[in-house]
Amino acid sequence: MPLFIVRHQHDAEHCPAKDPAMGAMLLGHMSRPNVARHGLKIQGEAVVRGAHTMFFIAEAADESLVEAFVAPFRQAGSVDVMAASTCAGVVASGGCAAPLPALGDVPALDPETACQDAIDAGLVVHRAHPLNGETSVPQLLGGVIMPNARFYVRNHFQIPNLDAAGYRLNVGGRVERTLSLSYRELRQMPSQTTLATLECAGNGRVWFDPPIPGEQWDIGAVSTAEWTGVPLVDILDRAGIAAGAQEVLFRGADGGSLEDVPTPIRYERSLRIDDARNSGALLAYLMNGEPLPIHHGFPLRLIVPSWYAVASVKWLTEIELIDRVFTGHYQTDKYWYEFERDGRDVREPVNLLQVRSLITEPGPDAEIEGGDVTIRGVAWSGVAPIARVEVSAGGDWHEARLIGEPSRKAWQRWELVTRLDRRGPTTLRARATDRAGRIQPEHAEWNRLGYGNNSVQQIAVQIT
Ligand SMILES: Nc1nc2c(c(=O)[nH]1)N[C@H]1C(S)=C(S)[C@@H](COP(=O)(O)O)O[C@H]1N2
Ligand SMILES: [Mo]
Repeated sequence: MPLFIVRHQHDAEHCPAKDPAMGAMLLGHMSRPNVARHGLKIQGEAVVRGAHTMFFIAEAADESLVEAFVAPFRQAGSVDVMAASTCAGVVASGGCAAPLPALGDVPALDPETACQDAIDAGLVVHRAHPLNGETSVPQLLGGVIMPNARFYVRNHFQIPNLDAAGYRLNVGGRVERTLSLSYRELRQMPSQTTLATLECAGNGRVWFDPPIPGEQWDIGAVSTAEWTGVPLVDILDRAGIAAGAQEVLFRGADGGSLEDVPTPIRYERSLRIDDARNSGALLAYLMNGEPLPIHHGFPLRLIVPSWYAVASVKWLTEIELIDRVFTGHYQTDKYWYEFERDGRDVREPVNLLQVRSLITEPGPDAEIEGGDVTIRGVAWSGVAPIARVEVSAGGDWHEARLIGEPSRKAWQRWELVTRLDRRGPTTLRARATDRAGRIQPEHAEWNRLGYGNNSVQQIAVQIT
């Protein structure tokens, strides 16, 4: 049976053992029959004298039983439940660090099924394992929201198959109170609903020249949905940010081994505390009104509006307040622009979405009857709402009409009706400018890992 080590700590004023009635309750709770009623077997317990710290070692079929048993201790102070092994178990599996990451006990979705679902929904699958697929431009048609099944999917590891009943969001580190919230508790907290565009930083990578290794995304690694969940600030306020905290670290349930990293890792990203508080971030459990699909992070994911989607950690199981700048793989080794400027290397972190527009109609290579032609698309920027979209059909730029709410969290639709009389091949282009004055470049600056390609898109059509 799985083994756990539990640590309970409280401060001196709240020592339950000082009060005889509380003390008796504690002994009753820890008594072997009561422990057995909770489905646990305690192998031993001890209190560190003078330190207000108790440890016990327990066996239980799963962590949720331990969590249920320790619930009363959380009222007196903090509780940490740590998955453990016997010494023999650790030696047999190749050392303390070995079994931890690769999804641990988390079951993964069958890669074949996951891939088939994506193909059936019409995604263009770039890689089956881990699953990576983009949405295709014609499917962006018909407004602002991408149906869940057609939303692009970007994964670094296998897809964890988490179960809502046993799920916990653990909040710890430099906090005043550690939290361990169940799916039900999260769903009962006040919620917020936000329209937000997620775009992979590698979207458009295939158009960089010279070519860049990595997922060869065309322009479909971007989609928009309506997300519902608990505002991240509410959770941070409930836990209380303790002195010395500098960043908020988000850890997904997924992980594994990578060629260029010495030990297995989990998917982790951090935000500075001010970004965590001010970005409008949500801990989302609904996507377009439905429970988060498993590919997109069920049961809970972070959504950081206006940021490249690398920040929006899926299958979120832990939030840790840390007293340092986080240097994990996906924070430090990847997701940086590495430009070569005048023979010098310039490095900038990938964070807010670059200004960008896409033409959704007509599609590439379409044959269009000459005369009044409607050109439609979407435009977005994480820095400021869109100020203007201009469209060219080989000649002058014409300003398109923006439709709907200006927002820096979600893309906005645009439309232009223009006269195209000259028959033959024609190139359509659209270029967006945001209210911060940033304009899409003709050619985005090449960078070593191929991020943020917001070059003006060109679509070849035939006027008949
Ligand atoms: N846990 C976890 N979260 C993750 C990732 C991941 O691999 N694991 N990929 C990130 C990246 S790079 C992107 S672009 C988005 C993709 O979200 P989606 O698959 O819902 O479109 O999730 C982000 N969050
Ligand atoms: Mo991404």
